[in-house]
Amino acid sequence: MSISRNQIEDKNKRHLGPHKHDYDYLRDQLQTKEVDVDAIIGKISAFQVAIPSWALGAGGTRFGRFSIGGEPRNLNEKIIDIGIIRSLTKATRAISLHIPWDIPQDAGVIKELAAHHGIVFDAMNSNTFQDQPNQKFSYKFGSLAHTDEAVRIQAIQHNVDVINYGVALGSKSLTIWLADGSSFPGQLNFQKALERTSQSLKEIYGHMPADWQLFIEYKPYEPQFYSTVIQDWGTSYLLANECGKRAYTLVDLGHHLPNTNIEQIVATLMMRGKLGGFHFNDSKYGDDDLTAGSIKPYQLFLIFNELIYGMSSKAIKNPEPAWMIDASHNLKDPLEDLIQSLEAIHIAFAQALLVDQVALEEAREENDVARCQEILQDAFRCDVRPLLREARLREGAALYPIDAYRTMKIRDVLIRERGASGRASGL
Ligand SMILES: [Mn+2]
Repeated sequence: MSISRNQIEDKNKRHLGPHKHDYDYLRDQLQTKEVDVDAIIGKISAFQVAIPSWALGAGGTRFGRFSIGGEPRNLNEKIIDIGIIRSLTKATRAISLHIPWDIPQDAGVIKELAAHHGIVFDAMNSNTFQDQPNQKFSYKFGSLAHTDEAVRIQAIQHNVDVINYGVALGSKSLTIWLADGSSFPGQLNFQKALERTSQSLKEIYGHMPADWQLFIEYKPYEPQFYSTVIQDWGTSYLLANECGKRAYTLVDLGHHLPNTNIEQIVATLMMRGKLGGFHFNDSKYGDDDLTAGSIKPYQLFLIFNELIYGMSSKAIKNPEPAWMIDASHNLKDPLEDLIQSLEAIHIAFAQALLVDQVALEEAREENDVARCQEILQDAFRCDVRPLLREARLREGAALYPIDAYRTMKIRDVLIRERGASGRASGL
């Protein structure tokens, strides 16, 4: 299944008049503030976010999983789903694969299919938090940090395999997230576990091609409940530094304790050129993996404000981070959910682009706290959605992607093609 340009133009027809009205009004408003509207629209179009292969089926909790019907049954169908999202939004052009959930059987064929849909392969994700069938050693008590060298070697080899799959697909990076840690005080020697992790990561780093990057993800708790070996950005940063220049910290929004100032973490990492990857999601209590911007849109905006400052700063040599959605839950149609995440990310990005950075810096220098808040919230409260729609219109995407998705009855088509009870591989 794929969506033609004609189908999208047809769906856009009835929205064109109202859109033009909204867009012209906002453009005039912004131009009186000397905002370069076309430049912002260009930046919105250029801001592309990768979709993880595990977010296309119904997500689950440890209590259950409810099929939504028409779920992609294999990697080919996952790529087709991302092609659908791409056609509707033009906000994504990459898939992030998880191994072993999505092992490409024939890299050439998969690459060709992806290229047909305008999709490339973003960061590869390894998995040493689950045991696989026929695996020699168990990861029950850890992987890269395991006390037994044989288990560590197995986990390192898995990461090397993932790199090799990625090379065949044209990926350029590896993301490592570890479940290693402990659930009970005294269970783990913290120093030895961290040292073993460092050694293992260095070995994996040594296996990467010279043009590859390593992203080290952190998380304070879960699945272990007392300690996680890579618990926070500081630990990740330390390990990335020990690995070398092409190792970076990856920030997953849900991997923080409640009320952590994530925007400050982003700023600090960018100041040192060590922010490599970014996982978008939202949460209320923990690693809830909810739709980006669904709970704390202001926080997302503040994070983007730091990202934009970090990316525009000439003093810092931070490469543009690898942007990815990492959300998964069990209520919404995953394709609608991903469209909503992409929309929320673009909204926060566009709002942050509207922040008058010069005025903000002046107000900061003068310690005019009230003015600082006015400047930030003036941008945050601007309804930028007409800019997003205009960006999509110019790229041949849908003015209202979810409306188009629903009126085209895409889920019904997928259910007809794939069945009502299929289950996507993944969480
Ligand atoms: Mn993540």
